[in-house]
Amino acid sequence: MAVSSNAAVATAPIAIQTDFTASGFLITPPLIDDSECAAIAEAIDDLASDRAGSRNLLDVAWARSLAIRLKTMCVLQPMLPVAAVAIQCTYFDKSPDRNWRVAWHQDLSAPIQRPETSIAWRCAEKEGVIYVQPPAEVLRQLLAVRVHLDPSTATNGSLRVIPGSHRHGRIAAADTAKYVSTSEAVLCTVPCGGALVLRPLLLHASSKSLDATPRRVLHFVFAPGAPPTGLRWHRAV
Ligand SMILES: O=C(O)CCC(=O)C(=O)O
Repeated sequence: MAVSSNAAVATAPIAIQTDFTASGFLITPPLIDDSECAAIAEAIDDLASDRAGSRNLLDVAWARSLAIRLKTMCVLQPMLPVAAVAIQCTYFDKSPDRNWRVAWHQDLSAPIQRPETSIAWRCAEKEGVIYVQPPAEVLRQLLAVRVHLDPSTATNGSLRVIPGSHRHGRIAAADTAKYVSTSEAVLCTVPCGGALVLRPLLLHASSKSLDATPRRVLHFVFAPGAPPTGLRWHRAV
């Protein structure tokens, strides 16, 4: 996790339609309008005052409704299997007051219901929910849809990705630096209401925000139906 920004960086123009299978990501035009973004941000503020967690937003009705709508959107349908379900929605609120950087990594965890028997997969508990690290054949079927409630720009901590890195399966931490130093990273700027769609196995990182504009994101994860081996996703919407 020590690697952060060795890769050369190009900026993705807004609404790029990459060859998703090859690149592992694309940026959509707005999927929801500015007023809905503002309404969602307000609803999240209300949750925060109730001390609701930010990782389990599928517990909330409006987030479940949005997940269901996302599944029907033409731009996302080619990447979602027919039986796709939303299994997680996390809220990221990056701003001058809540600022962070994330080193290059892949997303390896998914939330499941507490199993009755032991699990072969590595697991951990966060906010009362069990997260497993499934094998690459399961991870490569997951899809992250990051809906932006503000424009994400070159200076407010947008995600950078290494195109095509998801095709290498799970990348050992020791090999991450090699992929990053030999690739051109892409800075993913996204319009308000638009989404960055990516495979969780795509190497990604983000810098701290350098300016005063917030960068609020709803990060949905979709999976095809039930996980293997008799487990059940924590939420399946
Ligand atoms: O939103 C960010 O800045 C980082 C998010 C991230 O790294 C992740 O979703 O794994």
